[in-house]
Amino acid sequence: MLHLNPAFCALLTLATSALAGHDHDHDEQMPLDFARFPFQPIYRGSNGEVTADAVFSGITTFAKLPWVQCLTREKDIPFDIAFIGAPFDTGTSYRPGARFGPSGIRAGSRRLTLYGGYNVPLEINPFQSGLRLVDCGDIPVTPYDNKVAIQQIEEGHKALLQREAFSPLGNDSATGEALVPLSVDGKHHPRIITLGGDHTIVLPILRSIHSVYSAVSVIHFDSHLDTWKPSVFGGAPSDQAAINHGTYFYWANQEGLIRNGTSIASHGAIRTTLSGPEDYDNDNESGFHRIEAREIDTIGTDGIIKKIRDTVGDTPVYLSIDIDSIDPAFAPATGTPETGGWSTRELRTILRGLSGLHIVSADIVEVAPAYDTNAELTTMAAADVLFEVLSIMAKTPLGKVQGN
Ligand SMILES: [Mn+2]
Repeated sequence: MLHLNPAFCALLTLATSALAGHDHDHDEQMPLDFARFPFQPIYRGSNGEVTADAVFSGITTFAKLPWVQCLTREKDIPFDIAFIGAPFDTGTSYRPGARFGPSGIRAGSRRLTLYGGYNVPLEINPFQSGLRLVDCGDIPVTPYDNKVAIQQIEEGHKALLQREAFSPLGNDSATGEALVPLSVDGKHHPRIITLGGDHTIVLPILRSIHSVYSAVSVIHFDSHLDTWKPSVFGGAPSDQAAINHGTYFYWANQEGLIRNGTSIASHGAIRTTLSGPEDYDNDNESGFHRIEAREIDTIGTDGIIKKIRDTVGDTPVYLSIDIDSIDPAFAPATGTPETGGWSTRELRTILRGLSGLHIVSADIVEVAPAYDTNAELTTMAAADVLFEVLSIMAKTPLGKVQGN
């Protein structure tokens, strides 16, 4: 039995009794006394029959996790990993619509816990790993003023990230030694998984990450560079226009938010056309190593995993996944699709290969559900990709043995 603070218990009692219509005893609940799962019988009919909730019913949160109003009235409830939406799409250059990404990804995630959520290749059920997982809803973001919106995203992300995690960090699984946090302030912080939103949101997120971890390595899966100079991408007719979904990494580098030098970031899935070869020079200056999408045909997923792991090492890593790294055959609903990409299976394999890396937080961006098929291919792909991210986070405590 894990310790729960009194406010949390009160909330739980309220939530479970309201939902179930009868009192639960602790044995009927999940290990955290918190997460409810679709296969759990929760409703007792008049004839005594107990029926499990169905994945297609109810209010949709990510993977049907509990909704906690983390930014407002329930801000004192601690957690280990939070999902939060950033419904911002006014930094896009081609097709808008990623403001509907958070709700679309949640809809695509409904089946994640249908059979309980055990990840077979990674041998873990992230929903039953002992970590407290929550869906914090969305950061309120204005669609009328990008400068304000970017500030709102930074503040909303910081408000979650700067807290202390619910669960203790624990000990190293190999040596048994106590782990110490990777943060600058020495506290054990929770991890945030952001549902975008267009890719611009990563600039305010990296500002938030910097406030806790200093400069981090970035693993960036995308068909585009996103390090373009504002004069090249968008032409920068104003200071605000210069910050968009093709330039945010340029600015992140200018602001010192990304590690450069020995610990460097890695694009995956690159395959866009360029303004010219000099775009790669500019990308190098921003501190990125590149993996081209077509390299999967020569070095395979194992080779790509090795390149990424060799590049970031054991540095703190921020993971940013543009859904357009997947081929539009599998994920058509995105703002700037590029053919010749990876399959959903390939990206998921590569992500599982990152298990053990110190991923401090992550996002998936550029999901624009209006362009999806009726079969919800893209939102399902986004949700399943995040299932892999969640699983590798659950497998890897965010700490190091002192002195290493
Ligand atoms: Mn992008």
